[in-house]
Amino acid sequence: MTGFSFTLNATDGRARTGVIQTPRGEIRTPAFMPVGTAATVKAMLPESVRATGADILLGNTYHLMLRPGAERIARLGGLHRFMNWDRPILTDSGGFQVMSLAELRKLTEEGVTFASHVDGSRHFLSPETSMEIQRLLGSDIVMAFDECPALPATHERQAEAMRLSMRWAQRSRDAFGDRPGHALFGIMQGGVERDLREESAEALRRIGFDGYAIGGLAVGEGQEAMFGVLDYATDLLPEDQPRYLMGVGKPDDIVGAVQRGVDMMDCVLPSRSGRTGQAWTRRGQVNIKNARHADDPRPLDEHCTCPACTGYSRAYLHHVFRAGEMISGMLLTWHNLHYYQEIMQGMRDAIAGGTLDAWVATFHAQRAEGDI
Ligand code: PRF
Ligand code: ZN
Repeated sequence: MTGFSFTLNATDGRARTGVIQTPRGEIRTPAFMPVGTAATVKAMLPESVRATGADILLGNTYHLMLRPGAERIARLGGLHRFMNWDRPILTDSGGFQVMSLAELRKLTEEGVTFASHVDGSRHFLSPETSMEIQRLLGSDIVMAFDECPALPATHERQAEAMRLSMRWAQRSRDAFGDRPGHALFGIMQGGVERDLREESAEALRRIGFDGYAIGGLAVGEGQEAMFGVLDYATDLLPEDQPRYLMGVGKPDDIVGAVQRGVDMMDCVLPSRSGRTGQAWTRRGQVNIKNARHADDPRPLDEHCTCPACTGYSRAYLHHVFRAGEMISGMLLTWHNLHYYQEIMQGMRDAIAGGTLDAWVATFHAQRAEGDI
């Protein structure tokens, strides 16, 4: 495959740092991908998202096929042009969102039929239609079509969902074909069952992908169980290709995942919680709604260089949240995304310098001190 490659620059323990090269620019790893579900990272201009340090965004097949439609986006020049983001975009394949958002779902070997959560209209997604939609969007990193079973799930149910996902992975590979400059990632499933994770990794490696995602985690099993899987799951995947943990997570989840060999992650948390008055800082979570901030002239984080922290007091952030002003979501989202990218840069530097353990110790010590 031309135009897409992964270079590993350094390792520290099981953690890795490197660069994914794409025709639309470099992705420094470990990478955090802000979520731009509906062709926007909510409350942020694309240039602001870039200013936080993001190299790549995540978009969603499910949302975009329903509104405004993949064909329309293609006619308008593709997703990058449409949303004014010219750097890499990874798109999720839709199955996971169908299972969590759509109604009247019917899953068969062929694919999944469902009713839109927007207007109730009927749609069909399969490996083939998902590959076609992601092609129309112009996605740089395309995800295979998979099924992530809801928890709790028995071993038998997990096995069934994983084996279906592996058959769909082969169909995704066949439908994707050869598209220079675009990458296709397979998705490992299997819940917290080691034998199923091994079987899934083996199936994906046999098919062959440009990168490998770990799906089916962060779905309610808890951090300890998730780390328990990551303790062995990353080693089941090729060393020379990127590994992407889907839908993770809180800052301490991200740090733990990187320590266990994960290269890429995405999560709505920093952007979504910015709009509900939750800030993430070096000293943990801060609820700006809380009355204790009403008279506080200090910034959210005195060491942070984001616009929210350099220009505004906690009292102001508290006020605009309470008043329902739009700038509230804008400032807190910017801060949260800035903080997340600062964590990623900190880990990339620490891995390159062989000092990740010390960096992680400081990360946890600062959080243990609590908010000022
Ligand atoms: N599969 C896909 N997208 C996902 C997941 C998955 O398992 C998850 C699980 N955390 C988040 N997003 N396709
Ligand atoms: Zn800040």
